[in-house]
Amino acid sequence: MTDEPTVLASIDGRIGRITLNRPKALNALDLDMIRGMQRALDAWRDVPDVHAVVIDGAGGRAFCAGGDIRAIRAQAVAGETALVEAFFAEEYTLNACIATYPKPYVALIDGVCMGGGIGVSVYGQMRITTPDSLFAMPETAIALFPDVGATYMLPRLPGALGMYLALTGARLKGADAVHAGIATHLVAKSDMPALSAAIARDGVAAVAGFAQALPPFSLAAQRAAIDHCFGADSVADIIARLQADPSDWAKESLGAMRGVSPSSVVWSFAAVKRGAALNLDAALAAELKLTRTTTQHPDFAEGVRAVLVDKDRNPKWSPARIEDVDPAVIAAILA
Ligand code: QUE
Repeated sequence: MTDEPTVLASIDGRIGRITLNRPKALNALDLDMIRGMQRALDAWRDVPDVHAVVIDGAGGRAFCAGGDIRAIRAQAVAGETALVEAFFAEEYTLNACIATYPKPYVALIDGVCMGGGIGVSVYGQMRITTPDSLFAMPETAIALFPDVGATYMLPRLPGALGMYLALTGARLKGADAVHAGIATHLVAKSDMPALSAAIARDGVAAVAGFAQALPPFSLAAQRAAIDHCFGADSVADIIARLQADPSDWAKESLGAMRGVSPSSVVWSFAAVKRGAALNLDAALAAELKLTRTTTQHPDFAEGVRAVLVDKDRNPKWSPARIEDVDPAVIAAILA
């Protein structure tokens, strides 16, 4: 059996092209893929004929659904902490490399883009997406936290939008991702192949000719409530403000926060608050430390089990309620 490489990297015209090629896993990143991407970026850094890097995802359904969290869970449960550490350390090094890459880095995001997928796109100069793409930082559902530099990135989104996305895992479609600042351009799905070819031929200037006008932000009517509720100074106050808001949006947001790991809500809140004052490198370093403790918490194995292993979507969190999360336990996890 000849397996196709999970990262395709080649020079095409003026650009270096990277395709995430694990479509059955929605192009979720494993350590091999992270290393393949890093190798390509390192190789092209000083090649004058490579004027930009363009990354996309194979299969038509996903850009990248995140990290290979099933493997991380198995390693964490088996006590193989060095492997867990290697994954996150190399992933975050890649995120930082993209942020400081000396050439335009252009992500063509058509489909699912979550977690690690945001980490290999959002620090690039252009993040071009399609109307039906879906963006999210859903890590509270698996009792991780918004990582890949999201503790730096999310507090820099407008108002308290970042905290809202972090705690609820809310999904944004393509146009809304542009409004939020996660993506930069909206193009029609049917234009993506021509756009990709045009960048290879003409360089990143070709993008302007494909960008569509943005429809209004679908969260426009909720923006004030998002800032009010998710701008609160504690998780308890966020919940109190959502409870005081009779809107469907507030009910749904509260419901989302009630479904995910209570402990993760508390440590993710603190991590995103902390990231507001850090640069990307410092945020990534703090995140790497946080992976060491959060992946040992029972909710991590349970959350990944419920979402990705057994897929019963019925996790048993411990503790089960946000109100029962022990601040001393969270302080130790964040230390
Ligand atoms: C929360 C997450 C992830 C998730 C779902 C969540 C995540 C992740 C994946 C994922 C999806 C499809 C795959 C895969 C992983 O889903 O981080 O290997 O095939 O990687 O609710 O954080």
